[in-house]
Formats: sequence, C-alpha cells, structure tokens
Amino acid sequence: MKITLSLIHKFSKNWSKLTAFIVGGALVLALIQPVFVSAVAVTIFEDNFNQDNSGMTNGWDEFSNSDDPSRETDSWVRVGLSGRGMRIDGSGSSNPDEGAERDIATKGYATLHISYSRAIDGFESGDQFISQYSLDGGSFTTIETLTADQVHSVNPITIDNANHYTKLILRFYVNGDNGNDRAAVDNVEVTGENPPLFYDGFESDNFTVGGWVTEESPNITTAGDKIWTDNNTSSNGHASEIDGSSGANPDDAIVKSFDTTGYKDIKVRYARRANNLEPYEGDKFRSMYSVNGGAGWAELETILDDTPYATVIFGPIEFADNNPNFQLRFEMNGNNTNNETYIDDVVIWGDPIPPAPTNTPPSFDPISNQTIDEDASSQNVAITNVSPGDESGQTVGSDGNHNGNLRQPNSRS
Ligand SMILES: [Ca+2]
Ligand SMILES: [Ca+2]
Ligand SMILES: [Ca+2]
Ligand SMILES: [Ca+2]
Repeated sequence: MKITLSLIHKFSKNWSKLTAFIVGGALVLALIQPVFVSAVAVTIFEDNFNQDNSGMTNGWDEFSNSDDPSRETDSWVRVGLSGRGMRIDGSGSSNPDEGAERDIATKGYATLHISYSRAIDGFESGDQFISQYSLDGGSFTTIETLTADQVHSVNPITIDNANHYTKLILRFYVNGDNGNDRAAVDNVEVTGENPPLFYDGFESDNFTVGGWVTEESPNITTAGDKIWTDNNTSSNGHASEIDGSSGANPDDAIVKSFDTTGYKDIKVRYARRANNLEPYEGDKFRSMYSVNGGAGWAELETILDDTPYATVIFGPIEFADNNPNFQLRFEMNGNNTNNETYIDDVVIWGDPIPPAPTNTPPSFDPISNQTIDEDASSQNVAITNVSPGDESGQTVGSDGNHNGNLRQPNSRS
C-alpha cells in the first residue's frame, strides 16, 4: 500500500528525521531529534616547568612586592621522576615573599578550568601558600590558602567566564618568615570550554587569518608593552597597531565582517591602548559597528587621549542579531605616525536563537484520535481528525500492492 501523505512532508521540512510506519493499522510518526555534541575542553595553556636552567621563564615573573621563585629539581618540588617544579621560598622580609604570576590568554572561552599541583615543605604556624587569579586586570580572587605541609596533589577549579574576559592572571606566592618555609607548584594547565563565535589575538602575525580588511598600513606589533596577551607560549606575543598619518583622515583602519546568522544578543569585547594621542590636535581612536555591511556606522567608543591597556565590552548590539552584514571597525585619526592605538583579543559572541515555534514537535495520539477509512472501490484513503492541524481532505492513494510500506509522494519509484 502506498500512501500519499502531505502531512509527513509538512513535518519533515522542519525536522531532521521523521519516521512513519503503520502499526496494527495505526499511523505512527516517530520524531528523531538532532543529536548535539557535548562541549570539549581545549588546552589553552600548560607549563611543566621542566625547561633548562633554574630561572623563571615562559612568561612567569614576580609581581609587585614579591621576588622571583626558581625552578628546582628537588624530588619534593617536581611532579614525576625527573624535571623541575617552581619552588617558592619564604623569607624573613615583609610579605609576600617569593611569588610569580603569568598572564594567560583565555582566547575568549566562556568556561575556564585551571589545574595545578602543589606541595608544601617546612611550614610552621602562620606560614601561607596562596594561589589567586584575576580577569582582565580586576581584583584578585583567592583560589586557596594552604598552611600545612603536604606532598604534591592536584587542585582543579572551574571559572565561569560568561563575560568572555580575555586575560587570566594566575598567581602563586608564599607568606613565610624563614627561607625554609617553602611551597612548590608544577604542571599548571588551563583548558577552555564554550568558545566565542569569533576570537583574534593576532598571534597569526597577520590580518589575513582573522579575516580583517585593512586600510592604509596597519601592522602587527610584538613589543611587550603593546600587546595585551601572548599565545600562551614562550614566544613573543602579538597585537595589531593602527597609526595616524599626515594624510586625510581616517588613517590606518581594520575592519572585520562577521555573519551572526543564528545568534542573538551579540556582544563584543576587545583590548586597546592609545599612545601619543594629542587631544589639542584632534587625534582620535574610533571603534564602530555596522549592521548593513558598512553602508552606515554607529559608534562604540572614541578615545581622544592616551589610555592604558584595558578591555571594553559592548552589547547586546542593536540590530546585530541574526545579521549576515555585521561589521566591526577600528580606525585611527591623527596627523602623525606616532599617534598609535594597539588592539588585541577581539571577541564576538552571542546566544543561539532557539528554533521557531513552528518547529515544536507535534504530539500524536496514534490510537484514539485518528481515523483512516479505506474506500475499497477507489483505493483512496481519507484521513480525518488528525491532531494537530486540520489535515482533512488529504488524499492517500494505494499502489495496489498492499506492501505496507509508507511512502512520501515524491519518493515513489
Ligand atoms: Ca615539572
Ligand atoms: Ca616573609
Ligand atoms: Ca595577542
Ligand atoms: Ca591623518
């Protein structure tokens, strides 16, 4: 029996798989919903402190009022049978004693997992090992304070980074009163889940990988004070640099087109530092967005004077939902090439737009709420009283073979 049933057509347009079959004369529709792959954590930073020599390296450095720790091979300091760990010593001088921190690019992940192993040796009452983190230069949050000796064990934590901050500073230090009050840290790892829709930290050393269109002569810089974050390796970090020039404004500019189709509540974060801007000459850094492919622009911010590195967040941006013509633009307006703005860690994110209400799965009662009447003389089947929707008048035909297979109209061979 071949059944022509536009009802199935109607639903199968909206659902990835729709199976129809006849059980005991009753029409049964089974919906098979799409399968979503669960998030996978991606390693964004790791350090086992096993590099040659004992000095701090790979971006770890002392912070204000602390002294650099060292990397040592003592068996209690390292994890494993060889290599090194970071050994953080106390001292009789004012606290904090030895301590180190590392700027880690979050790359815009909304969930961050931090893991490290730590050991304590020689602590007496009052000695402390403290680990902390901060996001985008904000105040530090203490992860833990340990006060008693222990062998190496791992401490994993998770940070909610829903606002997509781009710089995680991880800090370890000791408050002690003697050089034999010591802590050790090894095997630091940061992983991320829930990536943003777009992220560029310019670590590709070009504008091409990030899909930027350039005007005049923007460049990529590696100078330490011109970058916000590096690539979480021991190599130099990168950021974009846009300069003024004596020619007509605007001068250097970079433009990113991003298709937000399928997403709403679009937000943007980026890090920027303005340098050598002279307000009395009208120097300006401008950031803008367009929702019509660059035909018109709206301002995000204008900076008229020197501004230290910081990130800024904008959004939800009006009319940027579900928009294939969304664009971001950063430009310099100046009269001299020393009018500079550095831009790093540009992040765009949004929320998936839920399926439209018409995609709500139909509820069928295959037994009590449907009637299929077969007219033997014409071999037409009328379906009535099908819920939901009025499907009366549907014509259902039979190929006369009565093979029981249910076919859609255009699938008949
Ligand atoms: Ca190690
Ligand atoms: Ca001390
Ligand atoms: Ca960077
Ligand atoms: Ca100019």
